[in-house]
Amino acid sequence: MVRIVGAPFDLCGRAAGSRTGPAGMRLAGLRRVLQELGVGVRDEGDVPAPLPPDGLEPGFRAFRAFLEVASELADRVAAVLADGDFPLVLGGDHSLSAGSVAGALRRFGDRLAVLWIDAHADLNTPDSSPTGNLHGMPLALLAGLAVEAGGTRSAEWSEAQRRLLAGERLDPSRIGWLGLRDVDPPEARRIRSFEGSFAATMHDIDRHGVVAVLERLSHWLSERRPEALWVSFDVDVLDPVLAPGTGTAVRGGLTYREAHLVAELLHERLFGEGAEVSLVGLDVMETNPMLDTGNTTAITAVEWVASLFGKTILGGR
Ligand SMILES: [Mn+2]
Repeated sequence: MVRIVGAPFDLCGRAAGSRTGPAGMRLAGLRRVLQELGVGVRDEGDVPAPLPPDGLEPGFRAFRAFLEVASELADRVAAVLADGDFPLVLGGDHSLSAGSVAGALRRFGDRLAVLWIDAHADLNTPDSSPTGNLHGMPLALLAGLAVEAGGTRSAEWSEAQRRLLAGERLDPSRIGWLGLRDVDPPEARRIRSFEGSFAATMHDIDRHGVVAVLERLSHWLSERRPEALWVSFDVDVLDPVLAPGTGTAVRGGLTYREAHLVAELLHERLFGEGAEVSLVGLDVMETNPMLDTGNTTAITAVEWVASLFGKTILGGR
């Protein structure tokens, strides 16, 4: 059973508006599309998300609100997983994935791996971030990366890690990235230093193609042998031509065909008998209908989710 949880929170992104992302994806027919594939679906509504107090600017200053929503989301995800169901989280900005993945970590601990499908690495700490926006930091938080002593926001950062992680951090060797093309120098240094992690950039996809890159991903999974995989999908991995409705669009993303081939190949590897590892949860983040044209981005995101859940052209392979 897929249980949809909306997380309409956007105070930690670059541009407000992704709080309407869950509504955009529901209007694009998410539930119906999954039902047509024979998937059981229940929409559980949204987690409560506070409105910005007067005068609050986006970014780290929304830390308290972030921690409240992310903690609630972690609890919700952990509860869905405890029932043996599949959490499908709709964002909202990407800071919230610190909450959803933390919920999965509570359930699976070091048997969990994460695939981050995103133009960005989201691996900044408060002292390396050029913007201070928490939506660029969730993986650093989950991996337990520390702010240097006395560095920016170290007290809040440690508090968030204590509260969300409860001692169970995501080891960097269990993080995979797909679609990277806008990575800050400190993030690139970290990824290069993370032994055993997986990173496929747009260059890799240009050079070798989606099929070969997904084979490399399979090889990585078979080496790491996680029991469970969480996929975090940031719509900005798609080219802005396809997905203009997002706060940090970067040119040169996945084409429509590449994106669907990624989803279809993931489906073959992650679902059913003989799956290499089972997909246990998904979040779809950073859809911002306020920046969109005609809800295109949410529609594209829903089509991608359908392919991930096994939609094919002829109803079979
Ligand atoms: Mn991104």
